[in-house]
Amino acid sequence: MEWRPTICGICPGACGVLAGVKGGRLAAVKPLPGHPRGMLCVRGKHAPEIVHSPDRLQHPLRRQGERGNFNFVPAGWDTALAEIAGRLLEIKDRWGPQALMCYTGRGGFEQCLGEFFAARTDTVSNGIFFPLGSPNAAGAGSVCAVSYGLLASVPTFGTAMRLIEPDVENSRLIVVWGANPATDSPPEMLPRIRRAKRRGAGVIVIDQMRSEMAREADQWVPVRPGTDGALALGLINVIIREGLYDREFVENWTQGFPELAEYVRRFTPDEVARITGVPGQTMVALARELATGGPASLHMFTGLEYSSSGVQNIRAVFILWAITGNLDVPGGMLFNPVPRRTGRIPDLRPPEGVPPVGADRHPLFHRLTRSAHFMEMPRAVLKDDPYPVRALILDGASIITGYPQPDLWRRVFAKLELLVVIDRFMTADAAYAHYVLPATTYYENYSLQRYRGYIQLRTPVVEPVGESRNDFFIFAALAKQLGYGHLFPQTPEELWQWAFAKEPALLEELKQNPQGLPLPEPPQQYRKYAAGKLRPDGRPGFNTPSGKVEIASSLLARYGYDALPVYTEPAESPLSKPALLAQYPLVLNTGTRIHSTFRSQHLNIPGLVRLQPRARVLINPDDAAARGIADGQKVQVITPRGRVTFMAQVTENVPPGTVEANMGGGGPGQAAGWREANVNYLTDPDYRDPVSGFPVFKAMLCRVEPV
Ligand SMILES: Nc1nc2c(c(=O)[nH]1)N[C@H]1C(S)=C(S)[C@@H](COP(=O)(O)OP(=O)(O)OC[C@H]3O[C@@H](n4cnc5c(=O)[nH]c(N)nc54)[C@H](O)[C@@H]3O)O[C@H]1N2
Ligand SMILES: Nc1nc2c(c(=O)[nH]1)N[C@H]1C(S)=C(S)[C@@H](COP(=O)(O)OP(=O)(O)OC[C@H]3O[C@@H](n4cnc5c(=O)[nH]c(N)nc54)[C@H](O)[C@@H]3O)O[C@H]1N2
Ligand code: SF4
Ligand SMILES: [Mo]
Repeated sequence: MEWRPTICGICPGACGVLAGVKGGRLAAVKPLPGHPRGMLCVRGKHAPEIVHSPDRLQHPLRRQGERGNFNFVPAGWDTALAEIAGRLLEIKDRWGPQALMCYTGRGGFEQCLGEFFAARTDTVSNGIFFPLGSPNAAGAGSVCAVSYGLLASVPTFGTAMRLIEPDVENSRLIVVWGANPATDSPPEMLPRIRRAKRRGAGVIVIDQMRSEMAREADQWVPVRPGTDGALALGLINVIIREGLYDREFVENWTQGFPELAEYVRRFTPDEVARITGVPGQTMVALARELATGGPASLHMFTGLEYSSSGVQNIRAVFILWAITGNLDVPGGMLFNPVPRRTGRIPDLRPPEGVPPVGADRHPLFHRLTRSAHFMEMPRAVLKDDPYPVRALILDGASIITGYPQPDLWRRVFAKLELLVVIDRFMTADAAYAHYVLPATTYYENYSLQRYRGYIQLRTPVVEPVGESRNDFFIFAALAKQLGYGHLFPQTPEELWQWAFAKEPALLEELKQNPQGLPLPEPPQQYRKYAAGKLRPDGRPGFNTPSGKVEIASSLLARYGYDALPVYTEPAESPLSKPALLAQYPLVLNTGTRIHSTFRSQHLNIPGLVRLQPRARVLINPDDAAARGIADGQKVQVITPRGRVTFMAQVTENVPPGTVEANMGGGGPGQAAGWREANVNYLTDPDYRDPVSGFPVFKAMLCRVEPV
């Protein structure tokens, strides 16, 4: 076996690995020693099985006959791409350029694809149609990460969360709130938190369930899903009442504190306990700990995004960190300088004048992402509102398993005049595709990967399976067919030359060093806001309109939202819909990550399916006993929208009254125990956070019945 350094890319986690190659096939993978991400998750360990799965798409496929099935015939790349381009141009002539949309899912996060094609840094929405005059680039950001990463943080701090990092190495207290580092991709925060804990830092996890991280923590604070805003406001109330906030910071660097102090008065310990289920004493102790036990860092991700006031709940938590003096100090939340871009990257700009789909209802989302909102796509296709969309490219996405109401999306796809699916495997969406194009895994790709303080070229360790191709060059070739191929590199060598246009010597060095190279980082500076290092104009302050941390956000107010982090009860909850409780007495959460799958992926890979052969719903022993449900038994989860069969896992890890259902089932190639368990029959496309437009995946009502 020959061992070669490379970068795993089963998911976009980009772990540094050694690939063992034997007879032209990937045979084994192990962590690359000395690499900043020299780690391997369980899915990475199964990379050989995934790369060489017999289910991999091998050839470009053209539909034969009616849609709604998997009847395809192979077509050559040149023919397929020429035909697709021809139909795109026809649709553009007939309906206008805005009728074309491209959507990027969790399988389209490869770094160069983002650098060259994304509508804006921080998103993956692919702007391939911008040069044709269509503003419609959309992506997984319509349901993931953007609420936390942009919509909550930019109005509050003026900076995307991508550039704000918990300094766990120097924290005395680490709060993990709405994230489970054990399933991060890659799980690099987990060892950092463990090391900090060993050195004596306290770890508190605030989570609706006892996650893996919660089991290791000093304290687990279970909270009713979707009510974190009330908890954060209650904590702020205690901190203000007891005078525990950072007066200097609040006076000089925040805006809206007096209004906040007034607003939070209603969030008394009793009221917060009634809303969140967190006992008043626990809440008060937590507030004191946060204010006096710091420096405190916060590790958060998607856990708070999926409620009726997701953006505002996240903001309330961010403001808690600001008023306790934990911004840009050692052990708190560090603001990092914007990473330098040195390549020759095309500046893909959306056309002016035609707003993308969804900009009418979610203007702040549009402003901060430059993207179309895919939750508004059904309206555009089915009702021609605000205008008809008729062609869609889906790259690395599985909409029917990922978005609320699979049958709604089937109707949307059935009405399209052109649907192109680019994937490694056959998806449920592909049943409606006119063309399916086979994508490589990153083990077969040329590209590059930048890390903080490290950089590495990506070179293939095995030949592409069948005729599959790197997504990057599929898009570059399509651009060529559409008449603007010159905007993008067309070969691997060109890709590298463009990416390193200003530092060709580094490229040569990297070619000699396939394990990658460290890059010097500037020394860490603190309180950069005071030194004028956070704003492009060099003035002191945060990069918000007022230069302050905007507790009362002028940006939110401008778009008609509450300026303060106002708490709204989830619209379908025990408190807001008591009349539903008789029929639907349990709070339903969906989609908490498990190790063996990545959203809808790998449920066709025997070695990974074996780890969990069926989709589960986690239920507390009390709730299970009351319903006569035993561990391992088949049950139905029922909401006002639908019913889905899962296997019950009876566990103390979910508190009484709450259940947690796995997400990802519903794909055509999956093992039966997953294929028939599409959780999104239970979710509601109209139950959303009005600011982000995100569906409420994590605060619904349901009942569970034995089958
Ligand atoms: N109810 C509920 N629904 C949810 C969630 C939830 O928690 N609950 N989570 C939401 C979240 S956070 C997200 S991000 C979305 C995820 O939804 P999607 O973005 O659709 O993600 P996946 O299900 O991972 O599907 C990715 C697809 O890309 C393919 N793929 C993988 N790698 C590549 C590649 O390199 N190239 C190409 N062309 N294809 C590739 C895979 O085979 C797979 O079909 O789902 C959301 N849906
Ligand atoms: N193995 C694996 N890794 C993955 C993925 C995968 O499918 N599999 N998916 C990837 C994707 S698409 C993403 S976006 C990231 C997401 O990464 P994370 O956001 O870290 O996702 P989770 O691991 O689900 O952790 C979210 C935590 O929030 C908790 N939570 C849910 N609702 C609430 C709530 O209302 N309040 C509070 N306080 N907590 C709540 C959940 O119980 C869970 O423990 O993970 C990525 N990594
Ligand atoms: S997190 Fe796992 S699958 Fe993703 S890149 Fe790292 S090893 Fe590969
Ligand atoms: Mo996600």
